[in-house]
Amino acid sequence: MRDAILAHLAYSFGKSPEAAQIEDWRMALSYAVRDRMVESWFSATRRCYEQKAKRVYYLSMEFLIGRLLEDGIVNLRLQDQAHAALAELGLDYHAVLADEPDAALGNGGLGRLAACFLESLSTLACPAIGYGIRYEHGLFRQSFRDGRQVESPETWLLQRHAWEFQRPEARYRIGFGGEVKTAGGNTTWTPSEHIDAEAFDTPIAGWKGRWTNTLRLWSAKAPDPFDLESFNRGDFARAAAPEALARTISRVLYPDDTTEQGKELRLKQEFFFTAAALRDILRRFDSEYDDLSLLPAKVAIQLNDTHPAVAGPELVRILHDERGLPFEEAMTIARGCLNYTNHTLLPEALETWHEGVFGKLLPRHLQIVDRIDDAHGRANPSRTLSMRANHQVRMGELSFVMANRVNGVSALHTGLMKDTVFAELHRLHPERIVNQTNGVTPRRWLLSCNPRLSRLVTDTIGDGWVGDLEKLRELEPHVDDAGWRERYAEAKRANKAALARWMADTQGLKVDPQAMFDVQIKRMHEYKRQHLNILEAIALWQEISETPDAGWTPRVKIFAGKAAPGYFFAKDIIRLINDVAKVLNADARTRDLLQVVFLPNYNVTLAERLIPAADLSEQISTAGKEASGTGNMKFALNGAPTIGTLDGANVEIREQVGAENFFLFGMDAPGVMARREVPDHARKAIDADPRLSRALAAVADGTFSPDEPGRYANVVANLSDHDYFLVASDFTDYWRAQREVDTAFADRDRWTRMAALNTARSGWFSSDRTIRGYMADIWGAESLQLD
Ligand code: 26R
Repeated sequence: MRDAILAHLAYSFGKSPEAAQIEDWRMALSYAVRDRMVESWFSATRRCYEQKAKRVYYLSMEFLIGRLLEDGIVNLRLQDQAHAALAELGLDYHAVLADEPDAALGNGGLGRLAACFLESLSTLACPAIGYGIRYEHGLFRQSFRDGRQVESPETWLLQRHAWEFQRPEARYRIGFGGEVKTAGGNTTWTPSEHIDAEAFDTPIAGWKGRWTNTLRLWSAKAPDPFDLESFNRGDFARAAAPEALARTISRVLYPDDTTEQGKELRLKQEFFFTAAALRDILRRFDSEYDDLSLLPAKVAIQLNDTHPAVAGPELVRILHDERGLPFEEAMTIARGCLNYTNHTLLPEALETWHEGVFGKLLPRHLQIVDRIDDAHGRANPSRTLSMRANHQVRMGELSFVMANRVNGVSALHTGLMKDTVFAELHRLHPERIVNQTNGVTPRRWLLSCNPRLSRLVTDTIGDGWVGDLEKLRELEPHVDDAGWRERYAEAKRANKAALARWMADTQGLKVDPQAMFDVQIKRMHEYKRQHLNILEAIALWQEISETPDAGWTPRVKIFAGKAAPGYFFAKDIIRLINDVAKVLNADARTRDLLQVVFLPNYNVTLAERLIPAADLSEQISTAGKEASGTGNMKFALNGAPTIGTLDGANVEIREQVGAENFFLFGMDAPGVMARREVPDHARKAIDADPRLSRALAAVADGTFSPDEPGRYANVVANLSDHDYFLVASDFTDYWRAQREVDTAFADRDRWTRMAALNTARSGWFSSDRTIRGYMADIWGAESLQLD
């Protein structure tokens, strides 16, 4: 390993050890690790062709992969070697790993799920390719100025990236706009604009490095050769224009969870990567088979939400217009290949495109959507809804109609899909919707992020759990052993101490590692209710101030999360949390009992640092709104019991870990719907709870914003009048549950037992289990494990 690092340093990067910077060492180590993936990458590809296996194609606008070096080292089990080699070279292993920038090519849950899925697909030796966009700028960086969120561009590609292989030979020309002509029964689309999609491949090694799949990301390039004439005339800007224009397509990841903006460019991005992926898929298929009717038997395409939904009409267009299949047959074959995962039922996040925008960019696809809609309407005369209402194209309906299987991401969410948004389509196609509860990869989310706990687990039950997480159940008998519990508690203590040191060093924050670390980290959104959490903190502070000697359990409330730049209410909540933190942390009477911290720039790496050190996991969304959650699973696995509502996968977490190891509060989904019908529900809830009234009054009177007392008037008004997410109505029960948490935590041994049972009973939340479910119920794909 040492020789490999030195060889790459010299021959790949032209540096001597004396001249090498940390980035050079990091690149050299990465190349040495990457070299060791190539063999299994080739053999996996070979095996797949030999077996004529069905391939899985995972189309996703987002892949939130984070750092990849440690993933590679861990999965190839090179830790000891890498450690030793770097030590011999006089380098610190952790410092070298920490030099890698996060590839933040995603917003949150959906993107991180795609990353966990890629790793599990490789671990299970399921032949698969992930397709997405090689954004130049991933999710924006977040900092705070006067407590307010400030966004700046993320620049991961400015640093060298060790993992990708540019594939100039895999390049497709993608068209937009133009016109459609029909002559002699043939329809042709002649686009008016073209952009090339060029492939960049990243190998994704599975556990033990036995199988390696590919993440193929498309980068937009100008199709026209360089405009030398303009350049020679001295018109440099004009010469550079086509390249700049083309590049805007893969320039930035939409930082938007829910709001609509820059719609046209987003639709272009969606078609760009989807069309490139389909061309690539068909090229590969054509190289192996010459009968298009075999397509559904050999190709399974998964649409990660509706963002690649244009795959339906595009595949029909290729099969019908270009390959000459009859329209109905083209539709049947396309449908045989496509499947759709829904990740949200929030109305504002369900994609629709105005037919004007859609038709201008994709005129032929608009016609095909209408034909699909007609065909579906003729086949189902009792249908009342269509994918083409109010001059819109409704991507959810389109995806459903064009999919062989449609899935939700938790049992509750799948049930709600059937009962609400997709009720009519479900009635027409009762076999189509299936559930696949999300999961997380245990390699990243326990083995590498929590080495102390991993070591204890492996010492106790061997290392079989890494590839078979259900084995964690074998820990259960040890939970009754006081000595073992002490070792479990010691791992958590050490993780907390390390986090406290890091917060002191990097944020200048002093926190007591003995206190409960109460953590809520996720995108900022009203439905996730970070404001419920901060209101509880305010009420608690008020009460501690009054009775400081009432035996309070010391807590540090830790928040992290980004708000979409145009989501002003969410930004107000960030500012409120920062303002509250300032007041509380400066209060000498209470700060030993309660502190509030908002860590900037939440990303995968920060999650890896926080989750192993958490005592309590906040999963407090309004019931019915969080499709699944995956952070909730990571916390449970790492021994942080949940305080949460009956929402998303919380329901299944509670079933797995046991109701006695989960702090449940709040209304359930039917309760939420009923409560909304109560007139003045917020007012009533506030009037009924003096703690809540007093906390809101402090926000309203400028206690936390003395220089601008009216700063949170809008927040207070929202919570008092409208309160769609039922913060007020759930507050009282949340307070009750939090005090139960206090009591439980004060009994350290009881708490350790709960934490350890959360770990022992979270094995079901492995993304290996989820991917096995997709393979069996959706894709009909097989594992090709090489032995
Ligand atoms: C249309 C566009 C603006 C858009 C809307 C919503 C883009 C991206 C999103 C993100 C959504 C779909 C998302 O991330 N959903 C999350 O998916 C996770 C993985 O399934 C779930 O765990 C989580 O509950 C859900 O919010």
